[in-house]
Amino acid sequence: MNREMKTRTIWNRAGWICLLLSLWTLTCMGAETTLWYDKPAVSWEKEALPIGNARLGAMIFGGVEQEHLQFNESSLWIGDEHDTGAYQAFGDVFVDLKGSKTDSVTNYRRELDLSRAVHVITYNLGGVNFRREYFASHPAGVMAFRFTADKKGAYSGTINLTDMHKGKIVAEGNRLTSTGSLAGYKYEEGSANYSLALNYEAQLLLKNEGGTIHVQDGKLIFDDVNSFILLLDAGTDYLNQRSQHWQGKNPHERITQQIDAASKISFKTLLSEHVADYQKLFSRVTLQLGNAPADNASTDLRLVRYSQGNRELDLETLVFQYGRYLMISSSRDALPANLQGLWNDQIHPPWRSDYHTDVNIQMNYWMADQANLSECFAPYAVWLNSIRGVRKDETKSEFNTRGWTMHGENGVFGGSTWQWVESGSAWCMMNIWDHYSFTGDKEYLRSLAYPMMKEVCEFWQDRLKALPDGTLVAPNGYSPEHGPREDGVSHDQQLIWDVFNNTVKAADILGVDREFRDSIAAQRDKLLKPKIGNWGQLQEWMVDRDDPKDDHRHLSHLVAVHPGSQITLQKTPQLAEAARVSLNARGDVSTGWSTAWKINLWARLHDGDRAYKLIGNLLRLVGDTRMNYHNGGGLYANLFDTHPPFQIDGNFGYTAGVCEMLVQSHAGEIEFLPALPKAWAEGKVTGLRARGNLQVDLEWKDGKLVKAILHPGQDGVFKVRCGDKVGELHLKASTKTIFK
Ligand code: FUC
Repeated sequence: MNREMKTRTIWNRAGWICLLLSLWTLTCMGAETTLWYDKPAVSWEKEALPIGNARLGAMIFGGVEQEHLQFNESSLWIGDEHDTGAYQAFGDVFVDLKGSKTDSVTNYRRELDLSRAVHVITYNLGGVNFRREYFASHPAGVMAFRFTADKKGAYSGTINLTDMHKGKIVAEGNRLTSTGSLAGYKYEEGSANYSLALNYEAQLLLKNEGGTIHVQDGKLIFDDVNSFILLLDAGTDYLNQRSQHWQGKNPHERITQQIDAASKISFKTLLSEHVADYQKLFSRVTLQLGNAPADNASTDLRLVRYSQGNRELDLETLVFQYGRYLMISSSRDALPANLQGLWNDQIHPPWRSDYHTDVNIQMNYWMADQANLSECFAPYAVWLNSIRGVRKDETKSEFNTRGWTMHGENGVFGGSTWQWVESGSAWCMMNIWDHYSFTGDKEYLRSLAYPMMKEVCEFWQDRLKALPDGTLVAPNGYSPEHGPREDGVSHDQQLIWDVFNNTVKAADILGVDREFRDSIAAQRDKLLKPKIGNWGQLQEWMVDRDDPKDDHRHLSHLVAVHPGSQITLQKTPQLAEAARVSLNARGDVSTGWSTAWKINLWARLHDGDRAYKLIGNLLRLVGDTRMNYHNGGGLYANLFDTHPPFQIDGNFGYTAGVCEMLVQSHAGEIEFLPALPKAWAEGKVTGLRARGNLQVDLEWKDGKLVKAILHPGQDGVFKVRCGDKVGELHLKASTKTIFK
């Protein structure tokens, strides 16, 4: 071989290697932001994939012969001011494609790209490449589904709209409309009719390119079309105002207008506006754990391998970002994310798919500010504010107090059922205060947060009872969902301390209500305090009778450790040690949400490896959907967290847990890498938020911080810590400070 030929061969080889390497990198890229599968979904709960614009949502099956789009709208609720009612599934769109045979398809792939919030399905059938692209647009207020193929006239079939509440379906032109009322629907058979019944409507518009379409038997028929787009919108006349009896305008006009407006915009523009809007939120946080090549297998296979002990770090990142995706998709400007976020296919969903106040709604929102999605918090505060009047009335008639609280189950009209969870409203106020701590938004504090916090304090001012020595206890409380009703339960005590403590701070910041502020400060200091029991545990009850074998899923007496801040390693080390003893006793196996809480708790106790062990339990592939209160927690193939059944708090709680492992800010200082597990020896995160209106980027190697970059939103003095290294930084708004 002469010299020139030899060089060419080497170049060729190098060229090939480069090309292969870049192809490989390209295919691996996105493994931490893409879910994908090589077959259509069969199970709604375990396999279908969610899209949503916070008000509208759909679960997508991706079938070849029949596409099934099950959809929701967040205000479709039954119930009234006296009964929680339940969140309702809306309906389905079925697209039957003539001549499609699942068995004859090759290269099938359905994927959800979290970096753009776009769901894509591709396959080849008889030499033709088919492609579907779906998304839920927040700016346009509609969901869009496009079907294309690389051969003209490739689509013929039928489109069918169904309605879960037997409404009227009308097919006209290129539009299907369902309308109806929820009158007569009840969550529990045999109970009295609700005094409210919302009216609803859904519209589906078909836009075809080529071919013909016509209406037949209430369906849309399309023949030989080149491509088509479906636009879907739905709504109700729900209004979050008690003074208007919870009902406003019929949604018909708004839906018609939004669908018509969207139909005039090109798909390309609709898509690019959607992606730009979504990325404004999603792109704020990037996370990279380790530098091992991502597993390029389908998501279900990755989860199987992970469950077998191959702890792929990119899957941990993917599930972290999935929590952020689900938050953006289910909570922006409509109602808050419920037990299933926004996605529900039943009219009798598990636990009413409602707002549970003994841990679940609170857990949903732990991550919103930490993971840089502050906007997503707003619906929660707005909802609480809207039901406060109803809650006050019922609280007054039950307890004869000022202020308000709730039962365990809650709906959108203020109705509340099941057991009273007296400290539930105080726990919600912890979220409400935290949102201010993260954002520093004084207008929010003044107009929305403080008035609610004050009322919850008033409830406890009137309700607390003095023991003979003057110690104040909550009477007749309980530790959810656990033990008898009795006085001085730790969970209640800790939450009352928290709401009093935060309200004192809020009154100081706003410079209001001096007398009231002083009275709750004094009462806070007289509250029965956390106690250490005879086996070194943090007592769950006033009486020292905790059972070391008790592995109940609720961790209610540890609320002061997380999400609260009454007990910290820095300020109350002995109580923190007692909390560690209690948490150990509760064990590592439980429901999805309980596992997620344990990750957060171990992170607060600075045990990164233990938190990481719990992450292993949470990212466990589960196949069972039957109710399990003890040991069934994990993920389904679609990465929905499961109790079981599916419950979204575990997804959000996991994302919060990862944040807590990397940055903490609850103890009056900002701590970097407080609970870094050995497995995450190397990594990078950008865009996490800390209390004090601050953004934090971190880079670490060999388990040690390389640098932290702080981006404050306002001027301030911050104490920062990383391990033993402590500093005090004077930061100026909109500047960048590096801490090493
Ligand atoms: C609480 C929990 C249950 C379940 C339900 C929705 O009652 O105790 O485990 O998560 O909420």
